[in-house]
Parts: sequence; C-alpha cells; structure tokens
Amino acid sequence: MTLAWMTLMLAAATIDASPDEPRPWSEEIVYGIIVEKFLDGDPSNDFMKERYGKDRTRFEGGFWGGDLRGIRAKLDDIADLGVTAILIYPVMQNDEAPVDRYLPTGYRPRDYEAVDRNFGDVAALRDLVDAAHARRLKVILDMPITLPGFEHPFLKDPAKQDWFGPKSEYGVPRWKVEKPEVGDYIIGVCKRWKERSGCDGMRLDSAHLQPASFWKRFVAELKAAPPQKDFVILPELTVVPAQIGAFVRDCGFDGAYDFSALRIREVFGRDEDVAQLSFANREAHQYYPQPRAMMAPIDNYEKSFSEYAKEPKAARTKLALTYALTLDRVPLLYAGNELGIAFDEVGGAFPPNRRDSAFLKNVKGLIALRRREPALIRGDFEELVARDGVFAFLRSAGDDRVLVFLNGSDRPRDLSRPIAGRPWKDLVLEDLQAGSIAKPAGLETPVRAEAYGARIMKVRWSR
Ligand SMILES: [Ca+2]
Repeated sequence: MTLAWMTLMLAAATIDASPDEPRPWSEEIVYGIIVEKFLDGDPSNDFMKERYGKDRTRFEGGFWGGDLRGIRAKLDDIADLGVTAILIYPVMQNDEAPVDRYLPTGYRPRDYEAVDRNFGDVAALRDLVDAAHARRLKVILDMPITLPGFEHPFLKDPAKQDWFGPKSEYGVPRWKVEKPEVGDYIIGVCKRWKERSGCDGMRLDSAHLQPASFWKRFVAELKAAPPQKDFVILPELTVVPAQIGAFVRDCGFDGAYDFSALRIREVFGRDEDVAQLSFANREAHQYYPQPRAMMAPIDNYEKSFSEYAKEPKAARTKLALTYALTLDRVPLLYAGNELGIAFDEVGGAFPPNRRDSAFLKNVKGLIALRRREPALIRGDFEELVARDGVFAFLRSAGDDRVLVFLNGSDRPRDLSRPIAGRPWKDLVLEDLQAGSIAKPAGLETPVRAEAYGARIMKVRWSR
C-alpha cells in the first residue's frame, strides 16, 4: 500500500465521511453562544436594553440586544468555522426586575413555556434550529430547570408552596422534583421544548442541586420523548470529578462539563506548573466513564481566557485552544474564542474585519485537523511529557498516531524520546499543520516548538 493510498483510506474514516450517519456525541465540536451577548438581529425586541441601557454602569448582567435572529444571521460563519454543534444559553422568558444590582442573565426563568421577549419567540427558535440542521449543526439548549426565577408565579401561589425545597445560595428555592407532580411538571416542560424546537440535546444547569434519582427518570423520559431518539443530555455539575463521574454513570447522562480542563487558564495563561494538566487528565481517566464524552472549555462566559492570560495573550490563547482541540474531550469554544478576544459589547465576535483574522484562520485549521484525524477525534490518550512548561501527549487509534507537543514556556523547547516503544531515531514525524516532514527516519534530531508554540505531528515508522 502506498503512503498516499493509506492517507486516503484514513481520510475516509473521518467524521466528514458519511453525512447521513448519526454522529456520536463524543465526536462533536461545540460552539457556545450566550444569546444576549452574541448579535442584535432585531432591534425591535431590545426591551431590557431600552429600560436599563442608560444605567448600565449601575447594573450587572441583563440583556443588551442579542437575540435568536442574530444567531440565525451568523450560522454560515459558525458552520464555516468547522464546529459541529451549537450550545445556546437559556432562551426562556426571564425575570425583568433587578435583584440589587443584578439583572437577569438567562438563569432566572419566570415562564417555562415562552421564549424571552428580548430574544424572539418559539417560531424564531424553531427557524434557528431548522436552519442549523440544514448546515449539519446540532443544537443543544440550556435548560434552567433546577431553580425558578424570582418572578416565577408558582412561588407566590399558595397551592404550590410544597413544590419548593429550601432556599438555595442563589436566593430562590430549588424545585422539589422528588415530589412526583413537580418532577412531572419539569419533565413535561422539557418534553415540550424538545418537540417544538426540534433541538438535539439539552444542557442542565446546576444539576448537582437535584437528586440522581430524578435525573435518572429525566434521562429515560426525555430520550424516549418525540420527535427524535438520538438526544444528548449534559448536566452542569460544579462538584469534584469523582462526584461528576458518579452522577454521569448513575443517571445515564451522555457526558458533562469537565471543569478540570479549565486548569489550562492557569497553566498556559499564567505560567503555573504543567503538572496540573497531568493531574487533571489522570483524574479524568480515573473518574469519568468516558473522558471523550466530557466537554472541555478553555474559559467560561464570565471571564475569557484572553482576559485572564498574561502577555503574549494571543499566543497563549492559541496554545490553550490547541490543547482543547487535540485532547480526548469534546472541545467547547465560546463565541470570541475563535478570534482570541474577550468582548463585552453585543456583536463583539463579529467585527467587520473578522474574515481577515489570522487567528481565526489558525483556529479553523485546528478544527479541520481534528475533524480529519481519527486519532484526534476518537483516539486514546497517553501523556508523554509534563515539565518545564511543556505538555506533550500521544493520541492513537490503532496504528494511527498523532503527537501533540505544547510549549507554554517563554523559550524554545526540544523533544526527542521513544514513542509507542519505538526509538526516536526510527520515527518519521509529519507536521500536520505545515504539511511537511518534521523529522525523517534515521536521524536523532529533536523537534522544536517555539516559545508558546505547538507542533502536531503524525507519527510513523517503516515496518
Ligand atoms: Ca435585539
């Protein structure tokens, strides 16, 4: 078999090969969208912005114009990026009054049946989901079903006082889902959203505040509910990995957030010890039923990686994204990550010169690489080096091996070591980004990663 022919055969096994085949959750690349920050596609629904706009300095949170039409308008750009699914933060009707200086941010639902009037309506949501599906993008909706908003009418309903548990740290009580009619109500709400939106999955906010027995029932009923069977359910569990793993296993969730992946902010953002990445990956493999099904962001919607990182910010952000896009997790990029920027203004991820961004081009290249290399999508993970700012690992699927060499230090670093039991000298390393040979067989020469640089290399040897 010639090398070209082998490459062709490997290419045929990537996730792009068969458009009609269902794509397993673990092979998605997710783009996270905070609706209110994303893009203002319809200025006629800027109710909160009109009411609080002048006082923005006095309030935190709130809706500033972003809406469902804005997301719909940018689906081509999102699909062009190469991601395969979008995760949309809560769209349900929210409270509108501030609590102290805090305006709602999507997590204070007061009407579980309606889309927030600042975002659009159910028809706009359906239109968005259909348009995403036309571009082979899956849609996951964030469901704030653990806690009601302060303005939810049931809180004041004397007949529903036993529907709530004790007050949570957020100032509202949680839904007492152990009570059968409350559980029925919450599950009914989600079934209706599944059916009328046509979405492919749900994210469950603060899921650890509810008992596993409820989620078990929730998962079984939501997966069986119409219209489609292939439905992903992902909890947000802000507890330690051992507890996250137990929840996922016990309840039958498809995956969850791997918040330990956020160690990357301290390590590549602020020069903390790369041993933290070793630790996080060891825990992931020890506790998660399937690390590949866990979602790994490089930051969160409160503070972006580039805001948090020291200089050089762009290089450090690129390195963190290289980690997330080559690791055995489901990568989660928040809008703006693809430009390496933090933004507070609505529409900030779509500046007029977006298409000229060299950073964007690089991220697109990394996403395309993940999609075409089977070892990166579904391969095993083996750590090789974690010292002096360097984190290197091997991803392998059968005979297909990709070496990822990340240098978070401020000076060039060299790498040479046996891989998969083969001496360094025997290896042929092909740089998958440059498309050239990084090291031929028969030489001991190390490969180099520049300061804050990365090399992603196919590993081969002659038989
Ligand atoms: Ca708007």
